[in-house]
Amino acid sequence: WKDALAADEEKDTDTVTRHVVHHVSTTLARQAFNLDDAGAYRACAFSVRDELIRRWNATTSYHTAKAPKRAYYLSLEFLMGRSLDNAVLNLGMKDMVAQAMGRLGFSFEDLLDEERDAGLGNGGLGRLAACYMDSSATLNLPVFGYGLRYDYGIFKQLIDENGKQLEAPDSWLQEGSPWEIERPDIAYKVRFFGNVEWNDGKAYWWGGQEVIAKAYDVPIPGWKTKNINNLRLWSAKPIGGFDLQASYCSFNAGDYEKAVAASQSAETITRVLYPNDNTYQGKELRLKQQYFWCSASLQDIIRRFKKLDLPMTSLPDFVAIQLNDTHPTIAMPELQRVLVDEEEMEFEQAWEIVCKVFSYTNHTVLPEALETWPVPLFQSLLPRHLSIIYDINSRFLHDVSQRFPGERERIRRMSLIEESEPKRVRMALLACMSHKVNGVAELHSGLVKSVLFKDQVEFYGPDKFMNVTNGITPRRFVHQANPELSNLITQCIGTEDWLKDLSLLKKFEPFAQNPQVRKSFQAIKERNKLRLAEIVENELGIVLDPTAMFTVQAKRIHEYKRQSLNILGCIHRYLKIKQTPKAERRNICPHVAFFAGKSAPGYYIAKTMIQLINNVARVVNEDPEVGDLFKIVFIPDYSVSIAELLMASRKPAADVSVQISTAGTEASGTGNMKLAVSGALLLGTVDGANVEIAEEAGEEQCFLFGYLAEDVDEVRYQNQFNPSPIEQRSQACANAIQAVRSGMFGSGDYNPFLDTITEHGDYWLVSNDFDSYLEAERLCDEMFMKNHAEWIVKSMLTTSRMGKFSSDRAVAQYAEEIWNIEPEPVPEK
Ligand code: DL6
Repeated sequence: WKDALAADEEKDTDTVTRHVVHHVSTTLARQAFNLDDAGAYRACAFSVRDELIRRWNATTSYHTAKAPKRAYYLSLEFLMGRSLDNAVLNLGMKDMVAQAMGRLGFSFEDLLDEERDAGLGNGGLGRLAACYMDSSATLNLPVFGYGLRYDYGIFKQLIDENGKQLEAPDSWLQEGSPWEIERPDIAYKVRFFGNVEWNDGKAYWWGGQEVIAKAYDVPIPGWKTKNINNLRLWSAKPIGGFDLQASYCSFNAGDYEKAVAASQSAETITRVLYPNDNTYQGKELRLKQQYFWCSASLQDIIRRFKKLDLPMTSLPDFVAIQLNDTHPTIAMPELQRVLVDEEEMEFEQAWEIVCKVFSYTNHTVLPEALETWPVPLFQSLLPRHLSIIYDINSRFLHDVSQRFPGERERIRRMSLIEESEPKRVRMALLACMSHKVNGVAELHSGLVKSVLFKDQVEFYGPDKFMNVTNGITPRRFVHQANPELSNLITQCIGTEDWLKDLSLLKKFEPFAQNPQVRKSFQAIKERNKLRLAEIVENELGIVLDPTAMFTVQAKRIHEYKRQSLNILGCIHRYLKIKQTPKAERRNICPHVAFFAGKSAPGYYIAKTMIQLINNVARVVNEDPEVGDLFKIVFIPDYSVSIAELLMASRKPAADVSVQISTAGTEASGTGNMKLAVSGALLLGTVDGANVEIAEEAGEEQCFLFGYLAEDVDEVRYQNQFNPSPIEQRSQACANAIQAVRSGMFGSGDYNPFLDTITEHGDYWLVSNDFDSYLEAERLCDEMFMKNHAEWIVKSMLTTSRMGKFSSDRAVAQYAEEIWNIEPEPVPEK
């Protein structure tokens, strides 16, 4: 590491300019004098990457020499977004790089828009993993990420002329990514299918299909630290390219095609990210992805551990593996297989090690998201793993029956194998055998203990189950995304340290009483709203009143997140405006409702909701009677960059954060944190991290409404088995639905969606919560319009009280309470 840092030359604008020009002529093989923005972005990115690699080498060598215990974060999704701005900010090089690009005739801000988002994730779970990588590097923690390098990330969302979502592939690697380093030197074989043979009590798994996992490394810079961590993504390749020895491969065209097809079958494994959020899709390819990634990652982890030349029994002293949801749970039986079959360890001793190494984060209590794999699929794809799972299960159920004699029903519930037709492997119960299980917000962790894993808590005891409330990185979601607000906070509290210790934000709180600072805070918000309005006008042709209240609901489209409530509320607002005599309309608070989000391509009801939102928007926005009083904007193709735009953003713009999931369904939410830290007031249900946001900000700063989680089951039961007419549950809701059915918003087939509320038991309690939602909105409007000075104070209080929601706090908690790892900063030279 010393050598790597010895090359640390003093950077100045001249050297940066020279480096960029060098990449133009060598890496791009182009001439600096006829370069376009795309080329300039790439050359700039490559020269920043050089700096990342230099420090990354130093970190890697230092950690190799020091050999600390490391944590490995296994996540099937890493929603990284763009890297250039983040990298130069974290490296402290932004001004220099911007100047260098300026000298070469380019605007750095324009170049930032040339970068494609790395969209290797669906939503909250993937973005959380990206925030945790950022925080681990910032805290100098030896954390290594493992994921998949999908050729196609989350699809591009297009909206057709009927308002419907269309999906286009996201070929984000088309021009290559400057942020990854191809590692042909790091590759492992992964086996699928095949047979298990037993010899002398020893299992031997052979045959089947073998593919190669090849590594691509993404350096992860921390904020103002020399440490650069690593995110290793695996790409599937055929073994040895084309198999020229294979019987099908003689030199004629037909056989050649067969050989190519075989290689494509291997590559299919990492071709595409499954575009489902909070729903489980039991496809064979998905299980293949999971095993491919876990097997390669474990081989890599064990290779690194073996360099220490220690017995396998000390693995838990050097390795902690975090399962980000159940997707990587197959890594547990895989490690068991390696320890027993390859390292020849006793089964029981091996399993003890496995349980100590792993820990599991649960991200949802929704039954439709919990993974269970059909036993026949497991049997064919991973026969050895299935036999290991059966072994573990029989020992486990033996222990359960000792503890709870005669409780057959309990044993049935706790078995790793669900006795369905066909039988299924319950991945979450397997993951619960790891040494710690955590939920992602207080309320959610409570439900994990009291409902989802109640039996497991009774069996293992409560200590294993804990809470780590999610967090977001303030570097990306305040400093980078909202630089004016970031500067104001720094000026007021006299230090930039809050970016590394977000609890320092509380020092900003007294400035809510300072009229001058309040004015600046308000001016920043107004400028940002104006810029967002300009973008919306240019891109979507919708003219907005920037002084109107901007509400934002930006997240995946899902019934439990209840964009339904929001859009039906919009319809109610529209009908009310039209019923209000002209003279009285000045009392109405002007409103812009922003929606953004993707639906899973096969999720019919969610797609219907998108169509309804777009068609209501069209009617409302074109109605001259409504004018500036109300506009609805659906921003297509929601991504990390659009989130930066809407939430905190280079154009941070939300006045109100709309987080209205049915209580008890949103595990945490992180959009709520991103919006709140930029001063948006929460309009929300008592759900997920909303609860803690309200606790921290003070309930007076929030507009909470709706049934509480503990009442939801009862209301649901009523709705299903003893329903009152919808008009009794909410006349306003019934009217809004009737307006849609009347054809006011075009002839889309909205009935299957509307019927879920009116005919099929309103599982998500839209009608039950409707009136209290309208009342919360009314209070919100009233304050925004009649007491805007107070609104600004509340907004500043909200910002300054969000210190808890830093991903640094969350990662530090994982490090201390779960992984047992320490910071390992690379020493100064
Ligand atoms: O923990 C990150 C994120 C939470 O903020 C969301 O509330 C939650 O819905 C999401 N969960 C998932 C679960 N998906 N699966 N599988 O995405 O996690």
